[in-house]
Amino acid sequence: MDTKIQINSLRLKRDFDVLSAIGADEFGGVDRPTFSAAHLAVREWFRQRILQDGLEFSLDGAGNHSAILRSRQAQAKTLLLGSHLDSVPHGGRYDGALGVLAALEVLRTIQEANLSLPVHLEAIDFTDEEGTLYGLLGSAALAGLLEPEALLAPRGGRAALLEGLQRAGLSEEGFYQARREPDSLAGYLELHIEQGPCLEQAGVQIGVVTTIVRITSYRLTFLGRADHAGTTPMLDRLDAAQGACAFTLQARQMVLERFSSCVVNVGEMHFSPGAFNIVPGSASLALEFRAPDETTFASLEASLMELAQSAAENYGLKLEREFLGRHHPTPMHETAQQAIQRAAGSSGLSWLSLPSGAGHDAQSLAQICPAGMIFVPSVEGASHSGREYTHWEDCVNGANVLLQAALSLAAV
Ligand code: HGY
Ligand code: MN
Ligand code: MN
Repeated sequence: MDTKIQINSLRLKRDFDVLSAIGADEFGGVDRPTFSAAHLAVREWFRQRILQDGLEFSLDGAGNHSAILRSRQAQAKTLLLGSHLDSVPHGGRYDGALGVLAALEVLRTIQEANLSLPVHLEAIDFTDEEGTLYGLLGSAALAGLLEPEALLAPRGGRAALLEGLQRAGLSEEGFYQARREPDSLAGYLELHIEQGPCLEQAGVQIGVVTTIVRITSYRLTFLGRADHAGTTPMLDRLDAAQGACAFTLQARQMVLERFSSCVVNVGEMHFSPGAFNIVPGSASLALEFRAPDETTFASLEASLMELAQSAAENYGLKLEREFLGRHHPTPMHETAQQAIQRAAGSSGLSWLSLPSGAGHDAQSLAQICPAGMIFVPSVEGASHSGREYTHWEDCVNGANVLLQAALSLAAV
């Protein structure tokens, strides 16, 4: 493992600053939901950057696009390094972007050093990691995990998916042609901000991810009766808002009391018809919950569904449940974890092993090849908002650990 070689931090910072300006919002972050104008702009920037860097550009049917630095051995396997350039609405500058830019910088550094590796190196940006449309969409397609009916009821809605594909010049069929042969891959490494407080609180520079949580999404709709808000007696109302809000409060309390290793979130709620003077006839909410393992998950899912049903019945409402997708809890590969540990150690950086409460494309890749993730500290654990911040020194440390871990895995 060549510990002399280091990434060019000025070049990485140049790219990061350019990227942070594309889709910058008024909150200090970026607003680049999948296939929005800002996201299409940042995708085009990435393509141009790859060509200007003299690297091979590749685009697959799922819209995943990459820089490739080929081995001199034509039959070599590919070591993938990457993350995602899409963001949540009004997200942060580092989530995903740091991983893609660091991956590109690793390829440039190795190209400049004229190192001859026994693997092709590929810096990849995965489509729709954040789930504006589906969630881990591009990496699931590449890993061959997309079920035939997967795109019929995506969590962002079918119409939004089709409109997004059209804007990006992609087709549904393309997603099912993006699958990579597992045998063609040597492994996958992803640098990412932690998006939580653990590394900062421990005063540690590098996180070695052990497992990634299971994530499941539902849309729950509480059905009551629209009525006049002034003349309908309070006790005669079938007020859908009451059921939805009661469930939201009780779900949080239940997780705090009975599922300490899990999280639950209601990220969106809509009342309809939706006016000051109409008792809501229906209330729909976006429910997401996460658990570290399948057993805990099964108990959490059953308890949440029971809670929703009882909240509906308490207010005389009906309940409709729409399952909108799941991502499996995923252990990171031992070989990848050890390569990251060695890379951090040989760079004189402190590290600790920790699970990821956030979902990542590594969950998809881990189903078909040895996958590993490197975390760098998030200041105050903030993410998915303009408050998201990681000290630049930590970003450079993470990129150098990605470089060294890639060299180490390439030699395996
Ligand atoms: O939502 C997540 O956990 C990730 O940021 N996509
Ligand atoms: Mn991310
Ligand atoms: Mn995210």
